[in-house]
Amino acid sequence: MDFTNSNNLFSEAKRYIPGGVNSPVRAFKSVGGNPVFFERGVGSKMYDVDGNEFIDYIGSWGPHLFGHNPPFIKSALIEAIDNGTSFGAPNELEVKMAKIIKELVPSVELVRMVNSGTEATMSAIRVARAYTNKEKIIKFEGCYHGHADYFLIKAGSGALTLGVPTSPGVTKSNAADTLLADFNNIESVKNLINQNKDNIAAIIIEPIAGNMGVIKADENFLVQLRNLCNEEKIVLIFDEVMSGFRVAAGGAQEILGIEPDLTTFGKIIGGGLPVGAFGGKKAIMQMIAPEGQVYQAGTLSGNPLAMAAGYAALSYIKEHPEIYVQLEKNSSYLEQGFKENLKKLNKNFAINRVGSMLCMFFTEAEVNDYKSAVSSNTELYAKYFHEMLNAGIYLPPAQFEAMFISTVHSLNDLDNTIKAHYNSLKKVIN
Ligand code: HOZ
Repeated sequence: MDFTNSNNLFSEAKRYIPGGVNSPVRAFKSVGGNPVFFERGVGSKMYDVDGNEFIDYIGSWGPHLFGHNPPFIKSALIEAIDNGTSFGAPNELEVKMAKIIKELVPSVELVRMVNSGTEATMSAIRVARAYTNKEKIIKFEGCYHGHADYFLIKAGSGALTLGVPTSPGVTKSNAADTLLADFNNIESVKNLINQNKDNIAAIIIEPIAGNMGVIKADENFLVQLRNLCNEEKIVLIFDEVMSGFRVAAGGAQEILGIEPDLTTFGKIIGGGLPVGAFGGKKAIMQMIAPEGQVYQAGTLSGNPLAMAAGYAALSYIKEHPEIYVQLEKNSSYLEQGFKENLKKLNKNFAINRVGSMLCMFFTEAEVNDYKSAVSSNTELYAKYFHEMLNAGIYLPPAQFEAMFISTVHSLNDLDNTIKAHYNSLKKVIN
């Protein structure tokens, strides 16, 4: 494949943008080589500036459940743009959005719109601290909750990929308020609670981790976590920026049957536009200004474009529950294809999948936490990634990310991907 135009753009980008990109993972640092610059996305495909076509499995890191640029989101956006881009004042779509989120995710009694998942998690922690009048938080090793200072402690996603899970620039005092537990290990949580008696405001977790590859929290572990939070008056926050509306209309909490106190959402509720939200129990959420005293604000929060796209996406989800059947069908077909390839190649790499989130780890260990995830051979992933790229398959440019499958990945797309998977693996494992 020829990447001349992408390479040229990257050289130019580096003159004006740190590292040439606006978000680190997409720079290809962990897989080597130069990033691909894209021009357009349609359905399951993306087209780069050199005219190459790719079957896309990133889907803008989750939101493109229905593929790129689905007609119903496009027309909602066109209609909204005719009326203006931002008011900095209330509009009706915000009310419709809040209502539909509450309908689809019953644990959300009140919801506040923000502009990204990072803002959502930051704000959720602030209100949890105010509600409990306590300061420390517990997060899990390898979970990623955006880039606020107190989350960049052994974080997943780009931080993990680039080998800086705890970022310079995070103050010691900020880091001291974040306690780290092991994913799927309730004893590690109990120990932290005992060592910090009556000072834990919140426990935040991705119930389906999507930033250290894909790892589903064990159901029994979550039940115990819920009980502990009740007993110790700790706010339980589910970060569903990736899993919300993707694994089910009601997110991970629906399929796992556990109600958090607060939930954070991201890009998916904006149909791919810059958006986020946090919501949950009324008693907590009504502490947010102007109803309460916890300050949280934003001019672009609830802007009519994001609301229009988001409302179109969520309405589609509500009216078409069969999309989750289709997503499951496509995703399990891909998983089975990958598994058969591995069998033929005599490899037993771990494949974790929850609905349409999938990750193949280059390790034969069972992957259920951060330590097992990082036992993956990332050099092998990098080689595999480039083989797949050259075969026209666009995967996450890092081992510790999820593949996202859409409703519009055709049988032909999936078969081509399975074929490329076999050929790529065959080349790199020998
Ligand atoms: N941190 C994101 C994936 N978990 C990647 C964001 C991006 O590069 O767009």
